[in-house]
Amino acid sequence: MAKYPRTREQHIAVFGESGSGKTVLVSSFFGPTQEGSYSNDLWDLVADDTGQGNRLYQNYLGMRDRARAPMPTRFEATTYYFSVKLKGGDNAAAKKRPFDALRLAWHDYPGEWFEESPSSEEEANRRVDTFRSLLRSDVAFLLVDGQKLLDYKGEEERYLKSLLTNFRQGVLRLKDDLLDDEDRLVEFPRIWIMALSKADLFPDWDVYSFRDLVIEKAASHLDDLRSTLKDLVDTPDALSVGEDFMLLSSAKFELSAAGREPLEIDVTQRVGLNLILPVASILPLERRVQWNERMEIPRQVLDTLADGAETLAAVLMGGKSLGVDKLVAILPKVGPLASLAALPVLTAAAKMAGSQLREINAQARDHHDFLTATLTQFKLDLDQGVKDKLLIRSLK
Ligand SMILES: Nc1nc2c(ncn2[C@@H]2O[C@H](COP(=O)(O)OP(=O)(O)O)[C@@H](O)[C@H]2O)c(=O)[nH]1
Ligand SMILES: [Mg+2]
Repeated sequence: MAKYPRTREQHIAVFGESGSGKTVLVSSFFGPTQEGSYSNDLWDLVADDTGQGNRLYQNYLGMRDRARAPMPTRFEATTYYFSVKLKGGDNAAAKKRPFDALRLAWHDYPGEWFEESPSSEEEANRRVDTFRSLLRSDVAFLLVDGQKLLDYKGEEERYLKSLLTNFRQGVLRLKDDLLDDEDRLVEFPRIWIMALSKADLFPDWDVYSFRDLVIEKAASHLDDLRSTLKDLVDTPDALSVGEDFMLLSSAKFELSAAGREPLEIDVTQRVGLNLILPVASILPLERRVQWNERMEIPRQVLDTLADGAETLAAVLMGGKSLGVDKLVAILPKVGPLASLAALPVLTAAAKMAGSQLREINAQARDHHDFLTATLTQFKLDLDQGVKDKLLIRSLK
């Protein structure tokens, strides 16, 4: 009998208006991992539902081979389930690891639900249920449509304000139903990342260009959204809204001069997609440590925020496969405190960086400890994303 649940589940929520790039994004996230030429030495990505996986791969093939984007969807909320299956299932390190797969539940939430009122009671209920289903996400992405920014060039505030206002009003409309009889929600996405989709349309931009535009043009609307979300949650200071930013491009779309029909879709040119798993799995852990240093966070909130973080942290530190003497040798360099005993493993794991992280990663690879290798790789990827100016990580 397995001692532990062998799967760790992580949810993310992707909010974006119709046409903002949600379906293409999830297709480009999954598609490349199914190609014959794809290789990953640490894990395989599988779609838990074969039919759903095939549809995503079909979308991807259409883009890759026929320059054809997937059919548009409207008013459609879909949850996709993927599993990151770690390699080396039967080696010694695997027998000791707390889980063998990371399950990712990816909730698409159609932004047009925020623009238009529900047409019936039934639809109103469906919207509430859908929103409820994504409350288990630690991270939510709010897509800013790069094409719309171009369409509104010079007056981007018009688009940004309406996007943020619609979204805020949509949440307000759901508020009473979401709260039900509770005073405030304990479980709620606590990290709201502003993500620019179609970043290939801005070849000269880094994530700072995007952030500066959003702040310059729509800071007060972002504040309004933040206060609306704060009003919903328990421990409202444990909430980052519009403090994290990222760039996303699912492919490079080459458009014809006349219209918007793509001539070519270069699916090999993707931006930010390899940050999705790291953002989903590691960012909440880091943020929880940051918040915990700054404020008291009630146990019940901690239990829903990056839940199982202690397990993750232990894995990140190399768990048992790395001898304690090794850990001691590495740890004193981490954080302000000098001893292993004084340094909670969670904090140490979250603050690991640079050479320590690379060292644990290399050793885990040597020992075929694929779980530690994968999680430390995710953390390295996250740091690289910041260095490459694809990601701004809140420092608060
Ligand atoms: N340039 C560019 N265009 C994109 C990208 N992703 C999507 N698009 C365009 O946006 C359209 C709508 O994307 P889709 O994923 O269907 O939007 P959804 O309604 O949010 O699911 C696509 O048909 C493409 O023309 C991207 O990464 N770069
Ligand atoms: Mg869609």
